[in-house]
Amino acid sequence: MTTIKSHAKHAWWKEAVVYQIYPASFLSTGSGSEPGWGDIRGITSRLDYLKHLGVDVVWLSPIYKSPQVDMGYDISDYKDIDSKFGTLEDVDELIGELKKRDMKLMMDLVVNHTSDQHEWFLDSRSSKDSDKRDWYIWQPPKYDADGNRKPPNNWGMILGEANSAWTWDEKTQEYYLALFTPEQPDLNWRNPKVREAVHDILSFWLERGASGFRMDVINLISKVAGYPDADIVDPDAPYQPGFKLFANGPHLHEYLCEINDKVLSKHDTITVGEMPFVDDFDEIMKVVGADRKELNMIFIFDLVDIDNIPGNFRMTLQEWQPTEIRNILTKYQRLMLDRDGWNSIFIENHDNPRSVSRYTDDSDQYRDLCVKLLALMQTTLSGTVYVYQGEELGMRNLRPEVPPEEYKDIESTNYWQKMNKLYPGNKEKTDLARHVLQRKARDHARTPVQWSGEQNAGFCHADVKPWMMVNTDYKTVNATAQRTFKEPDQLSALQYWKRALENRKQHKDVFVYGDFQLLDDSHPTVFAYKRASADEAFVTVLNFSGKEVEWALPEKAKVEKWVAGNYAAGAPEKATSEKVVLKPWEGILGKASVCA
Ligand code: TEU
Repeated sequence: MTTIKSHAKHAWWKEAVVYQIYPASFLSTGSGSEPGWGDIRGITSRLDYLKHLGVDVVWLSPIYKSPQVDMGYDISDYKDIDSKFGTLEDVDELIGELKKRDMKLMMDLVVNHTSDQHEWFLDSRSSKDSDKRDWYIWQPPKYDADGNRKPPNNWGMILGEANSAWTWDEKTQEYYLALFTPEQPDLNWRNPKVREAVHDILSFWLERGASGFRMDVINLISKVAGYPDADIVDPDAPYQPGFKLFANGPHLHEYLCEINDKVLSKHDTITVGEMPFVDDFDEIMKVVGADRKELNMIFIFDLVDIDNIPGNFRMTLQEWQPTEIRNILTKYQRLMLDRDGWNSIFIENHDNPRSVSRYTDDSDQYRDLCVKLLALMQTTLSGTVYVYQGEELGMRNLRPEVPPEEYKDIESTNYWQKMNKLYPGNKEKTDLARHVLQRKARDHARTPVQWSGEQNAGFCHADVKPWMMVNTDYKTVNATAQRTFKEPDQLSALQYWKRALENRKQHKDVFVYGDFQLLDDSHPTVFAYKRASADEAFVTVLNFSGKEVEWALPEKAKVEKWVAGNYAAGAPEKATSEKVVLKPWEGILGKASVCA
């Protein structure tokens, strides 16, 4: 008999389903200052839709005042709302309406950097003697043998790889660090006044009714001292990824504990830190370990980095195998059980292509099945589940024929420019760049939500041009079409997600808190696992391939009954308690005996 290991400590934020909204693309009612741009009242008007789906917490990507160089991740006033989205009063109304439905609000806290238009930075750059000079990271230039001015090191800018992470300031004759774009200068967290100002922002939003924060690139707030050069990974490029040198720096844990001590400990919150560039278990546990008092959970990047060339920028492509999905998820399911931490379950967000296009097959033939396969997987794993807007509808990447000009994101436009500059007139390279855009661009997640088959997919008024193109498949892929049952036992993707979330909550001792056991570590395409509490157990079997496969159940997984699946019939047609034949992209759930 195997021993069952569950998460002993229960908490509302562990059971919660979080839905991420990218406000510019959610729904435009025309109440903001910019036509064709999503607004806060649009969000409020869809709370019943979210409640019905099973959502408990709404996470809003930034809605603060911003020049929108990086779609709001460049904030110029943390205590005001960008007029494009509406007003502070609109947010108060949203909070009130959420409360009425027993739902909560999670704000996006972007404090590794500000906008270059924030008054702190304007002050900081005004003179070397400014009170706020030390609020940002300033360094004198270096000079080469010929006396040419050079940035302090070779770090490349994350969202514009061809450039330096350091921007020259003519007026004060120094460089400032801006890891993402020149318009997003990094704050100097070594300065206690900066930290106090951040604490004040957190308190402001908690007192206003927010229940927690998603913390943007929170592991970049402490940089290694001395700013050494990064290793060269692309000899053709002038600047290199410096990830290892600015992620999880020396004071990170101290700063996170301080936030807890000064602010979070006084409230009942949900916190999730975005943590790219880290896979060290000890480092991860320092942040999410139950005894640590840092953050509830983090977004680990292994799954969304699956198709990146390791150590390189995100706009790269490499082949990967379905077994890697299994290995990554298993690794973190076990880690959190064995060392008492907590997972976040997510495969989509505003920085990634659509999951159905990336991990499965988004063709008309298989899209619907694949969305359900991914829903079944996510709703039967341990951790807090995050659903990204449109994921529940199976929205997919922009189609391959869409030209690069339609890609609006700063990372995409910088990448496209860089490739054209590095390889002028080289069709092979520019074709590759187009391909990388179609597979990887952040734009795929940012197209307007497809609410209906009407003009502009119902995202904004028919006479208004949306800020970014609506994906061309909106007539077939949209919420209205998925709200009506086709046949009693054939659910749409949306209905399937709803049912899967319901099932998760009904059996939370198993799916949220229960044990995780991998059932097969050698099959090339099957990911099968058993989840168990002291009283109940389930087995999930997922075929990550377009081929029919046979899978033999191991001794430890005695299935009593196959109860659900992503094909119309639910349970598989050819199944015994010893063997199943899975159709292309089939996923099934079985009730198992607890002791095997
Ligand atoms: O993203 C940080 C981050 O590291 C990525 O996911 C990023 O998209 C990728 O590295 C680019 O190659 C966060 C936000 O989610 C993103 O939208 C912002 O652009 C970024 O921080 C800066 O605030």
